[in-house]
Amino acid sequence: MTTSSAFDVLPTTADAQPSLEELWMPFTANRAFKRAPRMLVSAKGMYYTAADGRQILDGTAGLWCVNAGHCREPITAAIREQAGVMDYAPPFQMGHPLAFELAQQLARMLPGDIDHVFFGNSGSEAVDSALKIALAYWQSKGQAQRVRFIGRSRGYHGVGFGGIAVGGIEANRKQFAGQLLPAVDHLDHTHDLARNAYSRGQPQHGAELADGLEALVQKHGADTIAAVIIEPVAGSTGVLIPPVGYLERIREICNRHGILLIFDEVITGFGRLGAAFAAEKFGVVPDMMTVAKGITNATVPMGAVCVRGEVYDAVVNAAPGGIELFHGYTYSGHPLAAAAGLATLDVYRSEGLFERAASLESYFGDAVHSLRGAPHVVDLRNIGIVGAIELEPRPGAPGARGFETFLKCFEAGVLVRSTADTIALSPPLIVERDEIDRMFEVVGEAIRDVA
Ligand code: PXG
Ligand code: PLP
Repeated sequence: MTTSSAFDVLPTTADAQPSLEELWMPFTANRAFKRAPRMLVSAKGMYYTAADGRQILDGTAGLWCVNAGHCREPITAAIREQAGVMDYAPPFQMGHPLAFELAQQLARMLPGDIDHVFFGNSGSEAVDSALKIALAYWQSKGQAQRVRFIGRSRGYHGVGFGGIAVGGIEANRKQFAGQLLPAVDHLDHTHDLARNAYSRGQPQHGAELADGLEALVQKHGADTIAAVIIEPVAGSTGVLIPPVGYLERIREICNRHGILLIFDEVITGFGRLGAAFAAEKFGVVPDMMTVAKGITNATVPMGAVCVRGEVYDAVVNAAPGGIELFHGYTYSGHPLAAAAGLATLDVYRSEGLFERAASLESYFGDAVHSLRGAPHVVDLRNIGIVGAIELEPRPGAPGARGFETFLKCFEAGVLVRSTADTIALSPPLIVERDEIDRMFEVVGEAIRDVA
């Protein structure tokens, strides 16, 4: 009998190029990518190095997540250290100190009376956990009929079944037709080029769109609604900034009807807007927040649901004894992620990166708005260290102009993000002024080149 090992087929030399076929890439045009791959092999500070050796200026902080810049020594050292001390500890009925320490530090930073933290491994897990916690909360309060969720058109809340149900992106749902959650409604989004094009910071018009929530309450009855989930600034669908007064009005309607308000701060958290959280930037405190990405500077996957003490107490105290919440992940509060999170918060704090982002906001905004008048540009918008350049779609080919602009920028050595025909920039918060200049020069040239 011959024995064969499953590992026989692995390449034996370190420099063997892997086949591109076997990996099913996420949210990617697999066939096109594999014909013309864009490969990144290392990263430091503001730059990636591509496989061909080129330096690529990171205009997107990876995927809105590397807020302190790449391969920061204090963070990588903490991960290395922890990997040698304890690789893993079970999170169910067992604990390890770093997860508690990280939760405690986060609780101190979080706005208002949000002071309890439930860990998962991504934004998607945080969102689905938050929806489940909202349902558990209402059951604990004897209001089990509150099962309806309200999301928002053009909202992105990750890719779990809960997240795509409350999310407002049709393309992320339509391949998976069928019942997702039993009852979901969507508010209108607030993007309004006719009234708000070229706004700096928060647009002036649209607070009244929050009244859509009041209409849904009248339609269904407040006592059927568990929670409203919104991104304070929608990132993925093109940087949609809340109009002045909008979030306040959503908060006020939720208060009036006892509905939980969830802010999905997966992108807006950890300094992106020039404050620790969007809740702080806008002065509106939700009942729960989801965070991920910047929590570990994206070094080790981690996400979290952060809740008011009242939410934690209601669920925990309603249980007769034993386990109070039947939910959790093998890797909740993973030791490497917790170590990375603690080191990351330390870098943010010691380098004053949130304040740095705030102090760069107007310079960054000027750079965004310097593209006014460039070909095809129909809107420019900015807040914190986030900017968007919206292009008019090419007739019959929506998204083509945006994607070609992204490709041209990459060829010219700058990583930007395209979503449909909007180009988004969200560099690490360590970005220097000359790097901001270069990003927008390259984007401007790319836009002029793309027909
Ligand atoms: N909520 C929000 C607001 C997000 O932005 C998620 C949840 C999901 O997080 P995970 O870690 O499960 O991906 C996100 C993620 C883009 C883009 O194109 C944005 C995200 C993810 C992928 C692409 O802008 N944000
Ligand atoms: N599937 C199986 C068969 C499992 O045993 C587990 C966890 O034990 C999971 C899925 C969930 O994995 P995770 O806890 O990493 O989300």
